[in-house]
Amino acid sequence: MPANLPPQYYELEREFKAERDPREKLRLAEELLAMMPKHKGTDKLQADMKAKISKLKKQIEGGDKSHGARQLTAHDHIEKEGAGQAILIGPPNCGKSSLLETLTHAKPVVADYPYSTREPLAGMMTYETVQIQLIDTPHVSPESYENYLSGLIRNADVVVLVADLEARTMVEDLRFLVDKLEERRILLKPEVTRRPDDPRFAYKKAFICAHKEYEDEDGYKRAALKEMFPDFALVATSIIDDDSMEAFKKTVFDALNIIRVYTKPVGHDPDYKDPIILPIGGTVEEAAMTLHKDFAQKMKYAKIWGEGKFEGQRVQKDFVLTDGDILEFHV
Ligand SMILES: Nc1nc2c(ncn2[C@@H]2O[C@H](COP(=O)(O)OP(=O)(O)OP(=O)(O)O)[C@@H](O)[C@H]2O)c(=O)[nH]1
Ligand SMILES: [Mg+2]
Repeated sequence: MPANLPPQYYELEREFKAERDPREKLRLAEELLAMMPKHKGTDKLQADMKAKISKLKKQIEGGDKSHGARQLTAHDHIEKEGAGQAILIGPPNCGKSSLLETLTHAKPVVADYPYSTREPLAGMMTYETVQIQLIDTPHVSPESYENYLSGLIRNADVVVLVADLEARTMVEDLRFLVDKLEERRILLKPEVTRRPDDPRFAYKKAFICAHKEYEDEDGYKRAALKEMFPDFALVATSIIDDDSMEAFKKTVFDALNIIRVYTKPVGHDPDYKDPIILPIGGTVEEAAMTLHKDFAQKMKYAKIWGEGKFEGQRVQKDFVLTDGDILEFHV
C-alpha cells in the first residue's frame, strides 16, 4: 500500500536529515510523525519515526555520545519553573541583565559596555501572588547570534523584546533582530491564536519593553516603536522607576494568558500563597484536576467567591473561572 505522503512531508524530512541540533531534530521528528497519514501503508514509517524520536529523547536526556552526536551545552534548555517563562531578547547593552537583576534575586553581569552577557541566566520574579521565570540572554547583533537562542525562545512562553531608547540605532537593531529570528523560523506575534500552517515555523507571543524610558524625553523613540510594532503590547521601563517595574511585571503576567485561582478549605480562610495557575478559560474541573485527578471526579460542586459573583455562589464543574477567584470544593 502506498504511503501517500503530502509534498510538505518530504520538504520537512530534508530539514530533519540536515538538522544537527538534537532538540530541534526531535521537534521536527514529532512534526513528521504528526503529519503522517495513519494507515497500513505508513505503519513501518510510523514505527521508524517513533524509534528515532525515542533515540533522540534518550540522547537529549542522557547525553548519548554515540554516532558522534554533538554534546549538548547547558544553554540549550532551561527547565520551566513557576507560572510561566518569559525570555528577554535584545540588542547589545539594551538593559536585559539590568532588568533581570532588578526584578529577581539573580546576579547577572551588568556593564556599560556591550557583549557583557555570554550565557543565559534565569531568575524568579514575583508578581503579586505568582512566581514567573525570567531569562536573561546574550545579545543579538550582526556580529553575534548564539544558536541555542532559537531553542530557548521556542521553549519560552513569552518573548520580551527589549528596545534601548538610548540607542541611536534602536530601529535598525530591532529590525535586524526580528529578521534574524524569522530566518530561524521564529515569528513574533502580538497574540498567538493558532499554529502556523508550515510546521517548521513557530509563532511566539511577544511584547515590547521600551527600556531606559527617561532617555526618550520627547517620546520620539516610543512613537517609532509603536509604528514598528503596531499591534504589540508595549511597556515603558526604567530600572530606577518602581512603578514601571510593576507595570513590566503586569505586562508579563497578562502576556502569559493565565489566571490565578485560590482554594479555601470549608470553614477556613483562602490560601493566597500558592494559587492554582490555569490558562484563561479554565474551569472548576480543571482547577480540581491540578490538585488530584480522583478529586476532580469525586467533586460534586464548588462554592466560589470573586468579581461579579454572589458570595459563596454554588457552581458546577464546567463553570469558567476568572483571575482571582476563590474556590471551596465540595465532595
Ligand atoms: N538610563 C538607563 N540606563 C540603564 C537602564 N537599565 C540599564 N541601564 C544601563 O545600560 C547598560 C547596559 O546594561 P546591561 O543590563 O548590562 O545590558 P544588556 O542588555 O544585558 O547588555 P549585553 O548583555 O551586553 O547585551 C548599563 O550601563 C546599565 O547601567 C535604565 O533603565 N536606564
Ligand atoms: Mg547582559
